[in-house]
Amino acid sequence: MDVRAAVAFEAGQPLSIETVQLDGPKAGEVLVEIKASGICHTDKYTLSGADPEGLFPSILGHEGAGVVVDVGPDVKGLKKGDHVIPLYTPECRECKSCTSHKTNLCTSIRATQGQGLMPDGSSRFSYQGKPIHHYMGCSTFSNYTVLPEIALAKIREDAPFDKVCYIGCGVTTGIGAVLFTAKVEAGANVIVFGLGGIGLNVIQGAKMVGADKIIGVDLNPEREALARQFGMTHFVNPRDVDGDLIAHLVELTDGGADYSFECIGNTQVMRQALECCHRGWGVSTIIGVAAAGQEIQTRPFQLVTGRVWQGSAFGGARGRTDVPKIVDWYMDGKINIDDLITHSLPLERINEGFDLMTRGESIRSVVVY
Ligand code: NAD
Ligand code: AHE
Ligand code: ZN
Repeated sequence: MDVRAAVAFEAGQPLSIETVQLDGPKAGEVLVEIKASGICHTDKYTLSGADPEGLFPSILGHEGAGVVVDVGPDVKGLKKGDHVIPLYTPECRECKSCTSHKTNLCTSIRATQGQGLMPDGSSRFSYQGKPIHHYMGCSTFSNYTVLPEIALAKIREDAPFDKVCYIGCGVTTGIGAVLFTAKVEAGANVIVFGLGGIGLNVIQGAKMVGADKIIGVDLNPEREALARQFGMTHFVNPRDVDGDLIAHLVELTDGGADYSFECIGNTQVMRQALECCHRGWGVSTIIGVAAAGQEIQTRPFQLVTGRVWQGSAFGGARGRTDVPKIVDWYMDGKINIDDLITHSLPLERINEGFDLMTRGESIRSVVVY
């Protein structure tokens, strides 16, 4: 079938809106009409050319919501008309990772996903007779896409697509990192570096669990008001700190953070996030994605003296299990998504969404089909 998609033909170039061809679902696969898709910083990162797994041409987008329009043979758990959120971290419930219950990083289709292909090693998208790569197994910058059944969370039908699409990445990544990865407890002091689409959800998660001090760090002063609305108690702009930022944060938290989160993708800030943690027990969680060739550094003494460095992908959430629950939290008013969606755009204007992010003017832009 013909579909409308924003195609990334080359790194560093704007997306191009094209009519491309999409083959129907094969065994175990599902055809989804995408109704809305958020634009995440990771899409911008891959488009920049810095992602070692970035492939071109491809159809980016991994933060969508939509409706099942067709299912291939052997699909058991989904049917036409079901409302779904695509999962870049699938949940097969059979692989070593899923059955370990130690991680959400399902490995069943990770290899082909990283090659921009469906699990059978081929692409469903093509343009002028040549294949186009899938992206993160989702390709939500297309009004129709095909995914494996294990990469779709079935959600309730009264949830608005243009809001809950954000649960496909940013909301779950931020809130999940607090609840599922770091398991922050009530009364803890938390420092969040980067108050964008992810960091504000970390703030929201920290508030949910009853954290005490919630300190936000960002170079953009415009982020302060919204972060306070979501539960931040103290704002620190590194440009306004006289002297050493880490010493300032350690003093603010009476010895260091119980938990810190890096939500930028800057390896220097990752070091600061670790080193502002409390001696003996502070845990720092890296969420930000850094470019190929970047490495993190610290003195091993930081770890010897009890700080813990860890990372979190998709907030440690098991997509098919946890995403429908997070949709319920939104529908029950337990979490706020609406105030983080600052812009809504038709597909034709998707490049404006990337520009707004670059200029620091948006939290989330959502493409509505
Ligand atoms: P964003 O652009 O919305 O927000 C980034 C924020 O960081 C901005 O507010 C910016 O002003 C601030 N910032 C930039 N440099 C800074 C510095 N040196 N010090 C303090 N603040 C600084 O991005 P986002 O969508 O929130 O994504 C954040 C990061 O998380 C990206 O690297 C993205 O790729 C990554 N990410 C990871 C996962 C995961 O599963 N691990 C999921 C989604 C996104
Ligand atoms: N291809 C990238 C990987 C970047 C990365 O770490 N991605 C996160 C999700 S970011 C969503 O916005 C993730 O889930 N990682 C686990 C995985 O298996 O990819 C690179 O830099 O190599
Ligand atoms: Zn994302």
